[in-house]
Amino acid sequence: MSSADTSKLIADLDRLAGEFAGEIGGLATEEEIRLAQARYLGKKGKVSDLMKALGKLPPAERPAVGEAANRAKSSIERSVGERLSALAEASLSADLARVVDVTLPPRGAPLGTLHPLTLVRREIEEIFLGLGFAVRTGPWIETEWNNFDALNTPPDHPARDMQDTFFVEGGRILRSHTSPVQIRTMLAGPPPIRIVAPGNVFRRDDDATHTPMFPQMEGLYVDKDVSFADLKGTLLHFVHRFFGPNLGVRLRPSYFPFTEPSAEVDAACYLCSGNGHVDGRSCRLCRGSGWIEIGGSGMVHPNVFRAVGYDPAAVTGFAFGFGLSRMAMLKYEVDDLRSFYEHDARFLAQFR
Ligand code: 2NL
Repeated sequence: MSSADTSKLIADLDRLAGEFAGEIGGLATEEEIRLAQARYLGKKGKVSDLMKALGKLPPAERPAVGEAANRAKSSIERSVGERLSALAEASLSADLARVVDVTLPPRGAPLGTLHPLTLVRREIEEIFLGLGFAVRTGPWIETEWNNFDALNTPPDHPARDMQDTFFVEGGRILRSHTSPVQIRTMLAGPPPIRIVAPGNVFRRDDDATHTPMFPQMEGLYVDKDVSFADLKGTLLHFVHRFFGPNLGVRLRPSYFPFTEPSAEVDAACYLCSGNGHVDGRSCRLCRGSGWIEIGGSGMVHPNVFRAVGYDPAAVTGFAFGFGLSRMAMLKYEVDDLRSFYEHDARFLAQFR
C-alpha cells in the first residue's frame, strides 16, 4: 500500500460525512435517521468498511487515517443531532399552531324517546290529576282476595280459572287488573277516594290481539252522593281532553261483577267526528260506526263496599277501566298491538 492509497482513503472518509448530511436531509422520522446512522457508523457500516484497509497501510500513515475516521464520525453524529432537534422543533411548532375552537358546542349523545305507552299513561294521569284524582300503584303479585273476592268475583267465577289467571307460588296470583290497588286504597282509609291506578296486568292470553301482560288504567271515585251522571261527566271530560273537544261519549249496558249498573264506554270517533265517513268514504278508524270502544265502567257494586268495610247505604261510587295499549293504538293509529313490545327503534323513534 502506498501514500496514494492513504490519501484516497482519507479523501473517501472525508466525503462520507458530506454524503451522509445530504442523505438525512430527506428523512422525516427518528427511526429512519437512526437506520441511516447505522449504515455509516455501524459494525458493517461504510466507515468500518473503509477502515478494513487500515492494517495494510504503512504504520506512519495510520494516525492520519484514524483522524479522518474520527472527523467523519463526529460530523455524522453532529448531523444526526441537528436533524433530530430540527424534527422535534417542527413537531412542537405544528402542535402550537393547531387551532382548537373551544367554543364549539359538544356533539352529545343522541337522546332516546319515551315509549308510546308511557306517553299515553302520563297524558291520562295528567288529565285525572287536573280533576283532583291521585295516582296510585301497587304490586303485580297479589292475593286472590284483593284481585277477586273483594271485587264480588266468587271462587267459581270463570275469570279465576287456571286458563285465565297466572298462579304463582305461595297461593298468590299475578293481578289480572289494577283493581287490587283500589281495594288496598279503600282498606287503608275512609272516603272520599279519588284515584287512578295505572300499571301492568296479566292474563293467560297470547295472540294477535292479546298479550299476556298489558298496561291498564283504572279509576275510582267514592264519596257521598256520587252518581252515574258524575261518571258520564268525568268520562266526557276525559274524552274531550284526550281525543278532542266536542266529541260525545256513549255508555252501552254491559256486565262486570264489581259494578252495577255496568257500561261499555264508547267515544265518538275523532277521525270522522262521529260521522262514520270522511269525504264520502267509510272512516278507517271506526269502520263507519262513528264510535270507538275505549273501556268499561259502572257504579261500584255494594258487595265491593262491604268487602272493604264501607257502608253501601252511606256511600256510592263509580269506577272505570281502560287498556293503555288500546288508547295508544287509537291515538297514534298503530294497527298492530305487537309493535309496542317488539322494541324496533324505527317504530319507537316516531313518538317524540
Ligand atoms: C275494562 C273494564 C272496569 C272497573 C274496571 C272497578 C274497580 C273497583 C270497583 C269497581 Cl275497586 N270497579 N273497576 C269497573 C268497571 C270496568 O274495567 O274493560 N277495562 C279494560
